[in-house]
Amino acid sequence: MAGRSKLIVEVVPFGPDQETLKQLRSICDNHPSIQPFLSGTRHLLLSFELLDLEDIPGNKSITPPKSSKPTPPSNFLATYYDYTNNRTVIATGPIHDPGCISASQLDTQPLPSTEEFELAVNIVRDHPELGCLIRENLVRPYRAMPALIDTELPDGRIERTLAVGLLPVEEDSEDRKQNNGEPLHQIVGVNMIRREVILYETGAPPFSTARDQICEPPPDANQPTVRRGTLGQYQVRVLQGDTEVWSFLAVRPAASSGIVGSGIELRDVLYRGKKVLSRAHVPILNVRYDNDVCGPYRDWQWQEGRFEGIGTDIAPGFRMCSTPARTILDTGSDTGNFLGVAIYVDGEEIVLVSELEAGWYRYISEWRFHNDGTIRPRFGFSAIANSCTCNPHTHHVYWRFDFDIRTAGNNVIQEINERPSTGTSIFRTMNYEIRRSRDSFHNRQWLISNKSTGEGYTLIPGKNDGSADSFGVGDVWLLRYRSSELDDGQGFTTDLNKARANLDKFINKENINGQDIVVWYAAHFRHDETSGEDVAHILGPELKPRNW
Ligand SMILES: [Cu+2]
Repeated sequence: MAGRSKLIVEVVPFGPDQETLKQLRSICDNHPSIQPFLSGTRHLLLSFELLDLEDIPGNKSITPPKSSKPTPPSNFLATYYDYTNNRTVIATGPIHDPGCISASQLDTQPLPSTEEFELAVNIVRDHPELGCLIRENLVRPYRAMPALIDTELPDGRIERTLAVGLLPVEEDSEDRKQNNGEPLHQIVGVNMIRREVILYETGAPPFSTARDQICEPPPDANQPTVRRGTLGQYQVRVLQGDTEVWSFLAVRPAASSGIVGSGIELRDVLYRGKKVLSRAHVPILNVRYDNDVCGPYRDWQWQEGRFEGIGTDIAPGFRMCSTPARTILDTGSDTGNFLGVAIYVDGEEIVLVSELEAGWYRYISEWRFHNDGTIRPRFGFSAIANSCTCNPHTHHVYWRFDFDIRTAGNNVIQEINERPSTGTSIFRTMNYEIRRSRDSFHNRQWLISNKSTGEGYTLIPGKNDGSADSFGVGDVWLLRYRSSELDDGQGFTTDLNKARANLDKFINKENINGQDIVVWYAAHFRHDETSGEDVAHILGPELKPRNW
């Protein structure tokens, strides 16, 4: 803009460094408390995460009160899969006292890492018929949904089984068509315990479909992603001249909090030196198909995929781009030269964007910060070639905004309804926890402000954000902050009732007037390629400052 100086972005690493992480990993691997679980077994480290105390599974200890400044992670969590005994083994300990490790066994099935998926593909390569098809490049393995298949043993246990999609490679060779016929599109299960390939009569495991008809997206580029827990927390400052416009801590998706991650996560967001949010992220994401032809799926938001960003790496997983980064929604391709968080300046906005993978889905996690104080959280929807996503379905994305306007406590929410009945104020103070729906007739919005100082932020629903159906449950939840309510505790699942966002359980008559407030905001994306309509694939609300 003429007369205005350019926005300058500064990024400083935050929290433990790569060397510390390496040391922690080696202490953990060889620790006497983990040896009884893993020694002599065939096992794999699936993730190594640095977490806050409250994010450790099963931690019931009282968490310290919320601090006003960002604090680095205090604990680590290593998740292994022990194939010999078909069990998940976790080890946790404090970062500053890594000798003090406790190990235990969990009943849950953690999501596969890239490395584990590759092991599964290698097992398919050893299969007498399917192996040939892969080696001769007649089929290409892809990451299918559901990523994990629940194959129950007679005793009710589940043997760890990964899904591997096998997509025929398009070829015009008439010879091949005449001689061998086209190889079939199918999704196989790979039992990691017995190292066996499971073929399904329908061509796909339950909750999935593989047909000759392939949906239009580009094929899986099969580029590696990073392991969950890969370091990446950075203090970002946006300056205009000598003035600090924005300051926040940005966490890359691979290091984001929550049981299934939460996309690009923001902590301690300040606009012009005043606190807006303590945390903002996407802890819940799911999808349901019409007539349940596939899914439903509760997805995950930590697995970074590659996209295009031209620029300079300012830190591992953070790239400052000279031109807007381009995701699968821009390029129509699953390939890319970068994974992590790309940062670029777009006019008066600075943009943070990342691409995520969940099986065949590709999601865009994006935050836009305008010079005028507006924050635009964005989420985008795409996929790679498969047989499900061209069937009509609805994605639901749930942002969690932990507002700390000036202070953690002493915040208040007012609902704004235009055109109220005569004599009624358009502002209505919300006293108790409640679920609310969007109401475009009344142009319904929510103003979160500090009761003493009067500064506030208005949450304005996005025009394309839809409204909840029975699976989507709701549009907006107004809640009191609780450190145990960072997500609804549900990991990846295909179970209809569990896949649904379970936020209503947090509504328990707590007072929210003058308290520490959390707002969950859902957007619902009807994805119907048969409709012929050209719809926006990116959704999200606006957060606008008031009396700032
Ligand atoms: Cu979709």
